[in-house]
Parts: sequence; structure tokens; C-alpha cells
Amino acid sequence: MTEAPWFRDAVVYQIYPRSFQDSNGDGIGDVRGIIDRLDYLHTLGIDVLWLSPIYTSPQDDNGYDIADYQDIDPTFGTLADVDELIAQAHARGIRIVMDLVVNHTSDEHPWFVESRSSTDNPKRDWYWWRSPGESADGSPTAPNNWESFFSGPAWELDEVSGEYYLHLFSRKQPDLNWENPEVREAVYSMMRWWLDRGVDGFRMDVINMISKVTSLPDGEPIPGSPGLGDGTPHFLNGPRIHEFLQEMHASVFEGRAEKLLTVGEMPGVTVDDAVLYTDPARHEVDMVFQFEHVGLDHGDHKWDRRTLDLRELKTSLGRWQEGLAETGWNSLYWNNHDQPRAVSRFGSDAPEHRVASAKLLGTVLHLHRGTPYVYQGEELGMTNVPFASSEDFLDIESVNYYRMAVESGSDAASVLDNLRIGSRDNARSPMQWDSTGHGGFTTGTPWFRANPNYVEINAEAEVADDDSVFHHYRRVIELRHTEPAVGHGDFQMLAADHPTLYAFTRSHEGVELLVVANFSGDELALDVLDDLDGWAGSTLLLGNVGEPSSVTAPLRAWEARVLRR
Ligand code: TEU
Ligand code: CA
Repeated sequence: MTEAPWFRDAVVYQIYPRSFQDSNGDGIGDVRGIIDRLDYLHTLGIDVLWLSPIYTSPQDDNGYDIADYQDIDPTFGTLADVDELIAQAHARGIRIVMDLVVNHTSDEHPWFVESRSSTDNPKRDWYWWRSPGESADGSPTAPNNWESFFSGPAWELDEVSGEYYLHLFSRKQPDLNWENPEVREAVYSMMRWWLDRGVDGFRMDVINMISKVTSLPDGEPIPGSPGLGDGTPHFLNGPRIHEFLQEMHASVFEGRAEKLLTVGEMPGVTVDDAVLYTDPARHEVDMVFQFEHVGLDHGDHKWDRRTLDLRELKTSLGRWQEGLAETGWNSLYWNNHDQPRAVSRFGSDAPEHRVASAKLLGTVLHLHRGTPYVYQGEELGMTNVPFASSEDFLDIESVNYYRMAVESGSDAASVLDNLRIGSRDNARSPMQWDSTGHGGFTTGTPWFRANPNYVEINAEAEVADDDSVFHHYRRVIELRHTEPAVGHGDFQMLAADHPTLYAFTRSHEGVELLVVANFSGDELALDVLDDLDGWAGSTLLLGNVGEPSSVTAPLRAWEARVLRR
């Protein structure tokens, strides 16, 4: 047996720098703002910080459109600020993980500017250029029918050469051609440069999209979408993806002594794929972000929402636990900058249940086997945003969807409702630090309006209250550091068919933990568990709604307990 990897006992905290802390009053969060809040993060007890992109960028997709991988956007600060952030984080035992966005660049990246300049430019082949098809009336048509993730076709006609380029995301995010070995080496050398600078790893944006079927075949037509098709089978987990990741590992990570972390963001990844991606013997990535559990409340498409059934959530997360039990490793998350707020989605943001359900969610997630991720504000129980009108949405995906849907005849009021529930903007309102103006995020005019509930829900109030969501998260994180069964124990789901009880055990070297959680506002008796009496004399390690009358007493509204025997 080799030693278990360090990240099994670690908790990662994600910062969306735009919305975290503004230090200079321009209304946009920045690197100095992060430095100012390191003590807060240290108090919370997290081990790793993942920063969403801060590189030079025209900000078409809030920094996921990068124009220079080796410099910092002036909005966020300077390279010197980042050096200081790394040093100050390391001084507190916190590692820094950067976002790596290399499926695409910005169209303003010099690589693309050159590539687009002429068909015989040496960088022409660094992107996916194709000549147009021809429609009946002789006008140019896109090379295939793929739909972009941000609505409309995934191809843009370039006036200079009369050819199209591929962009799976916005037209300002052209896809890099990973078939070209020069592209791959340019990316690897940039990654080595960051590691040499002191960063501790990468969160790799849509990394399972970098290998495409090179013939770029049409996708299945999308119902109700005139002329567009679903290209995903031709670029998710594509033909050369494992080869590319292994090559990246050999060129960038091999032989480094530091304890690094690599996590691949992988829409559409299955458990079987994930076993391959995360098997340590294959040298690809440490863990992946999968999307199954955040798709369970989607209907036919992401904007068509349905009520989540807890049984489906348990089936899905349970299958991931089982599938990666022997080989590979899970990442665990409810939230990130692309997802609505967890407490509004999986818990209850009603005033009487918000605190308990936010604590319950933290307990359940962090007690699974895998590395947990906390998204800024989740540790405060921050909620979805009360959007008044379509103008309140700023995210390119949301804005494009609204325009397209209304243009194609959907009812504007129901499109707006879908956005309220599903928009990524729910995650992007400013971090709520205190009860002063704009929640203490900025002294200027914030780029995104603060959620008015900052008056009650904020870090200052929660740090001062030992009973807060913040201190509950702090305790859950501490439990991972002190109780080996949390990081290393085997996972066993219990009462899988129960509609409101989430229950499981973790066992490790003779220690057993039982987690029971009531996903409802009604009292819930625990006698559905076969071995309930066997837990009667156990120790309560963690609860969320005050002392229970006994460790096996019925659960109160949104109550969660962790027992140890
Ligand atoms: O997201 C990839 C992704 O597929 C989705 O989660 C996406 O946010 C969208 O909701 C699809 O409908 C990553 C980043 O996390 C996201 O912020 C970027 O916009 C995207 O890649 C492009 O870089
Ligand atoms: Ca600023």
C-alpha cells in the first residue's frame, strides 16, 4: 500500500474573485481583497483556495475568456499581488490552485489574432477553421450543426478569410485545436511557469472537451431548435482525451516534489470514465467535477426545471461513491460559480429553515468520501438572488438564453422564472461580509448588486455567533482533519428508498460513523434504520439544531447528526 494522497483530508474553498472582496473601491473584487480576507479563510480552516480566472481578459465570460495566460487583468491586480497572495496563503498553510481554461482562449489572445490574420499564418491550425458549406441560395452555412453552450450556432463566420471558426462557448471564446502538438506544448509550458511561480495545481475548465472527433460530424437535431444539433457526443471525452491528459501529466506534473492538486471539470462524465481519469496509476488527474447530481432538477434542458427527488439524488451520489470506492477519487460539491445557491436548491431558504438546512447540506456533503469544495458564501448559507427583471441578469449564458427564448416566441414571464431558479448569476452576487453598504464588499458601486439579505446574512455576524452556519462549516472541516474515518472510511448508503432521510455510514479501522439527515420540515423517526438500537450508546460528534433528547431520537426539521461508535 502506498500512502493515501494528502487531498483526502483536505477541503477546497472556491473564490470567484470578481465578487469576493473589492479593495480599491472600483466595485470589482480583486487579489488584494483576497489577501485581506485570508485570516477569515484560515479561521474557517480550509486547506486549498481555488481562484476562478484572474488573467488578462476582455471579460466576455467573466475571465473564462483569456487573452494572456501569463499576466493578471488590471481589474484584479498585478503579478506581484499574486506572488504576495501565494506567499501569504502558504504562510497560513493554504495552497493556491489556479483555474486553467485551455479548451478555448479569448478571440483577443495574440494566438487567435495571428490565427485569424490569414489562412497561411503559422498559427492558423491552432484553432478549428473550416470553409463554409453552401445553402440553396448560395449563402455560406456553418460547417456543422453544433449548438453553442451559450445559445445559437457554435460557429462564427470570419469576414477576413470567409472561413468559420469553432466556439463551443461564446463567439469570443474560440476553441483551441489540441490536435496540433505546438498548442499542447504552449499550454504545458505555461502551466510549468505557474507551478514554478508557486501555485499548487489547477482546476481544469471543461477539460474533457479538448479532444474532438476531427471530422466534426453533425449532432442529433435538437427538438425545437431550428437547424441546430447536439455536438456533445463528438467532443465530450473525445478520442484522444486520455492521451492528452497523460501527456500533460508527464510534461507538467511528473517528478515535482510539491503536493499538487489537479481537478478536471468534466460535463457529461460518467462513473466509468471517472475511474479512468482518476486512477492514480494512469497519471491523468486527481479528481473530476461530475455534473449528474446538479442535473437532477433539470427537465429536457437546463432551463426547464423540475422538483428534485431526494431518492434520485441519493441514487446518483451513491453510485459515484460506489464506483470510485476502489480506484480513483471523488470531488464533492453542491455549489460553484455556475450553479444556483445550494440552500435555495437542495435545502430551504425559508427564514425558519435556512440555517438548519444550510448546516445539514454541509454535513451531508462533507461526510461523503471525496474532497469537498466550499463555494464562497456557502459557509454563510447565502441564498439565491431576488431578481426583479430580465435586466438584472449579467451572465452571458443567461442574457443569451433570455434573448433567444423570447425571440423564438417563449413567454417572457416564464423565461424569467426559469432564469430566477437556474441562472448562474445566483452564485455571483457579492460576498456578504457585514451589514454596511453593499454587504461590505465595496465602498464604491458594485458591479453586481448585493443581495439585500446581507443585512441579516453576513460573515461578521456569523463569526460572532457560535451557532451560525459559518461555525458549523468550521466544525465539519475540522472533523475531516481530526477523524480519519471522514477522509478515508468506506461509504455505505442506508435506507436508499426513503424519500426524506439521507443516511449512510463511514467505516475505517474499527471506527464507524453514522450520518442521518432529515431533508424536510417534518419530524422524522429513525426506526427505518435496521441497526438503530446498535447506535443507542454512540457519541454525537456533530449536530445542527441543538442537543437532541437522545442520539437516536426522531430528527427534527432539517436536523442532521453525525454519530460515532
Ligand atoms: O463551465 C462549463 C459548463 O459546461 C457549464 O457548467 C457552463 O457554465 C454552462 O452552465 C453550460 O450550460 C465552465 C466554467 O465553469 C464556466 O463558468 C464557463 O463559462 C465555461 O466553462 C466556459 O469557459
Ligand atoms: Ca477592485
